[in-house]
Amino acid sequence: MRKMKYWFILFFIGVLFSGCAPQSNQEESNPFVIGFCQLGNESTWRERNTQSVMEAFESDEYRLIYKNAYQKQSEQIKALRSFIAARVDLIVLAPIVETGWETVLKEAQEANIPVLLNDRNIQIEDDSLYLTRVGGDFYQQGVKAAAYLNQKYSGSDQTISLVEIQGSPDSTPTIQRHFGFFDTLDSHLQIEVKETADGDFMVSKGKEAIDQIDKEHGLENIDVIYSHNDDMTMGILEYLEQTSITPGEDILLISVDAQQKAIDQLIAGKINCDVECNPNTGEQILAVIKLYQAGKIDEIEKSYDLKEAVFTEFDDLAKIQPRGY
Ligand code: GYE
Repeated sequence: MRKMKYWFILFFIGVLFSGCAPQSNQEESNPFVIGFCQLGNESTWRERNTQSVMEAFESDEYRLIYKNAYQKQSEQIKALRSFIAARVDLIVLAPIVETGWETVLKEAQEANIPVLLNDRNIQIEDDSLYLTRVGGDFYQQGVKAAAYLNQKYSGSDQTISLVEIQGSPDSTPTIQRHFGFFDTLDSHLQIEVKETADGDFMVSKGKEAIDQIDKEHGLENIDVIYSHNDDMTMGILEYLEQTSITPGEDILLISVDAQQKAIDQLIAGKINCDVECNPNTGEQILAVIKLYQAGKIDEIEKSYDLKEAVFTEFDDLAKIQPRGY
C-alpha cells in the first residue's frame, strides 16, 4: 500500500513537470511578436523613448521588430503594412502626425492585430481602431509652461514680446503645447507674439529658426522664447552664445522635456523653466500588453498619461534627481 502511494506521488510529480517543460520551451520558440514603428530619431527624448520600449520587451517571452520611419508618415504606413504581412501579434506605433491613419488601421483591424499608440495621439472617428495610447499629457505641459510665466510676471504691466518655436507640424505635442500654453496665460498679461516658427523638434532647426527671427525682429526686442522641446532649446542656446544676449536674463527661456542637458542649463541659469515630458512609456505599454494577453481587454483604459513634473528657476534646483537621459 505504502509503495503504491510512493509511486503515485512520483507519477504525479512527473505529470506536473512534463506539463511545465514543453510550455516553457514553447514560450521560448513561440514568443509574442510586437512590431514597433518609431517615428524617427529627431531628439534625445526620442532616443530615450525607443530604449524604454525596447527594454520593456527584453525577455524571451517577447520578440520586438523595430522599424524607424525617419520622420515620414509614408514610411510608418509601409512599416505597419509589413507588420501586418508578417502577422505580428500586436503593433506599437508612435504616430508622427495626428491624421491619415484610417486606412492602414482598418487593415490591421481586419487582420486582427491590435495597434497600441506610443507617445503621440491620432484623430480618428472610430476609436476601436486602436487599443490604447500611452504617453505624456501635452496639454498640461503647455499649462505648466504658462503657469511659470504667469508667476514670473505677476503684478507686472509691461508688454511681453514672445516667440514660440514649435515642434513638428500637425503632431500632438505641437498642437497641445500651443493650446495649453495660450489658454492658460493670465488675461492681464500684455503678450505680443512676435513670431511663431517651426523647429521640428531638432537642434539644428531650433538654431536656424532663432537665427531667422533675430534677422527679422532683432533678439534685443524679444523677452520670452517658448520652445516646444529641449533639443531646439539647445540649438537656440548655441545661437545665443554668438550674440551679446544673456539667456535666462535678457531673454527668458521656457522649454519642454527636461532631459539632463537642459536641466544642467536650468541650474546654470540659462533656462528659466523646463516642463517634464516623460519618455519612459515602456513599462506601461508592457502592463497593457500583459492585460491583452490575459484576455482582460475591458480592463484596458483608452489612454494612459504618464506622471510628469515641472522644474523652474523658483524651485530648489539642488533637489532635482538625475534625469537618467
Ligand atoms: O517632446 C520631443 C520629441 O512626441 C512628446 O517629440 C514627443 C516629443 C518630444 O521629438 O522631444
